[in-house]
Amino acid sequence: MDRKMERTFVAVKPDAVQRGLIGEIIKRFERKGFKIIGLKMMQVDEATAKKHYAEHVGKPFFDNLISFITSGPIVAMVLKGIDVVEQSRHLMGVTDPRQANAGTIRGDYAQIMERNVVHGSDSVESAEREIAIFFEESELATSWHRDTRKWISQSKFENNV
Ligand code: IDP
Ligand code: MG
Repeated sequence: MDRKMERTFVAVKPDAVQRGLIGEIIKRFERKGFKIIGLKMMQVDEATAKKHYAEHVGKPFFDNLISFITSGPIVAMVLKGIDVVEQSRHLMGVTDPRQANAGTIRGDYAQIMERNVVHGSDSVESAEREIAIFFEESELATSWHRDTRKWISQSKFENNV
C-alpha cells in the first residue's frame, strides 16, 4: 500500500483545556513521530465554529456542539506525517468514548460524545478545508525537519518529512 505524506488538523477541545490535558493530548501525536507544523491556543468565535462544523448543520446536537466548542479556548494544531489523517484518528479513538479502545485519547480521557476532548479531520479534503479555516499558511512552520525522521518514516521521504 502506498504511503502518503499528508497534513491534518487536530484540536484540543475546551473540555480538555479546562481539565489540564493539553500536554497529554499533544504528547500522543508528538511521540508517534508526527511533525507539528502549526500550534496555537485560540478562542473560536461562533462564525468560525459553524464553518468548521458545517457538515453537522441541522443535526439535533449542532447547537450544543457550537456552544461547547466556543465555550473556552482550544489548542489548534496542524500535523504532518505518513497517512496522518487516518493514523491520527486511530490515536484519537472513535467519536463515542464508550466505544473507543483503551489506549486511545478518547478511550483514556473521555466518557461522553459531547465531551470527547479532541478533534481530528476525517479526510485529506476535510483536513485542507479545516487548516485553511484556522491557520494562515504563513503561520505554519513548513520548512523544518525532525532530525529523527530517518528512524520514523521511510527513507524515501527523508527530504520532505
Ligand atoms: P468526530 O469528531 O469523531 O469526527 P463527528 O461525527 O464529526 O465526529 O462529530 C463532531 C463532534 O460532534 C463529535 O466529536 C462529538 O463531540 C459531537 N457529536 C457527534 N455526534 C453526536 C451525537 O450524536 N450526539 C452528541 N454529540 C455528537
Ligand atoms: Mg468529524
